Amino acid sequence: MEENKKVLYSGIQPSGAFTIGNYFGAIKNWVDLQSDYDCYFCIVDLHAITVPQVAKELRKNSYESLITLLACGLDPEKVTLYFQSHVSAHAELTWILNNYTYMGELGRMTQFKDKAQKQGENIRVGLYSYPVLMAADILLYQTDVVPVGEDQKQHLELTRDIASRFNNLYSPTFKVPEPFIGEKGGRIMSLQEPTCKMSKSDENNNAFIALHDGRDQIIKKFKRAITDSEAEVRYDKSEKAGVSNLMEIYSCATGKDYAEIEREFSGKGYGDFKSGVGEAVADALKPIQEKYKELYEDKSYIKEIISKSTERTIRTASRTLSKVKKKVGFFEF
Ligand code: ATP
Ligand code: LTN
Repeated sequence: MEENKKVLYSGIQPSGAFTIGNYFGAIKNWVDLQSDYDCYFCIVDLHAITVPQVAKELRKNSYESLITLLACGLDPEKVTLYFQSHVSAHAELTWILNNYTYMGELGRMTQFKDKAQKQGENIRVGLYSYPVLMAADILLYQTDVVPVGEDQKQHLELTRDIASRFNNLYSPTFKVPEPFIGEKGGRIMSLQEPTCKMSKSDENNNAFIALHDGRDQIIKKFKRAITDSEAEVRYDKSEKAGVSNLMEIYSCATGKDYAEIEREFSGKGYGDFKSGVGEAVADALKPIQEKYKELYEDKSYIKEIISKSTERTIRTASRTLSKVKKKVGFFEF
């Protein structure tokens, strides 16, 4: 947590158990980058309530999200980890930035369109304004870089637009952040619908691998994964979406490149390939699962981490927020 390092910021919703999409697309990069930046990682519970949640489950998922991030390797001595709802500046800045964001911009967001479609008639205003809250998260900390999966690129572009608009209208107030998307794993697809993103809130349990899934369950889910009728392990995203997705997952879990994977499974059927992917993923997740068990019961340690982090976060966020309030013209003595 050195002040002279560049600032890295990212968030994740406590909307269910984290998947290998979250891990390979985002969290693994967070762990790899944590020593090089001044990092803030936020469990975005305010974002989670933009779709219906059961209070008891949200509370449980929030605690488990925190433990999972630590189990994945985030070091609380190095990074600042906190819950979004514990820092009121996020909601305050969101309200202000709502007035520097246009309806047309929010209506174009693909995540909004996808999620709204699933909600039926009563779409929450919060779901619509979701990207403004995300912009507030990022801009409060004068963030340089935001490591995310590909699906968040559009939100990042909007964040940059809002920041530049505000800076141009008043004077430089916000740092304009850059996205960071890993070379691999930026878009892990559903195992059941390989043209859709793997998502932790998918109703079909076979569509994703949760980080806490056991070895047998992982192997079973990969066995059921949708592929094609060609029986050739070859990377071709448009013609062979299912197999290419499994190859990407295997590559993320083992570090092997696609040519190597094609050679390894040449002449073998999908059965062997799928068990290979399953075993590799189970191996990659094993240390995370062990660490998770170890941390889960240590509530006082976890509480200590959060209270220290939250204090620091509130201090940093309130600096930006008071600048913004002044620029906008709110009265003060
Ligand atoms: P939900 O299903 O509740 O919308 P989600 O699984 O899409 O959740 P988020 O909490 O919205 O996950 O995202 C946390 C981080 O994980 C973001 O940086 C996001 O881009 C990344 N991410 C999510 N799904 C994937 C995926 N399938 N592949 C790569 N990265 C992903
Ligand atoms: N919108 C993101 C989660 C998120 C986030 C952020 C990511 C909320 N605030 C700030 C990066 C920076 C999502 O749905 N994955």
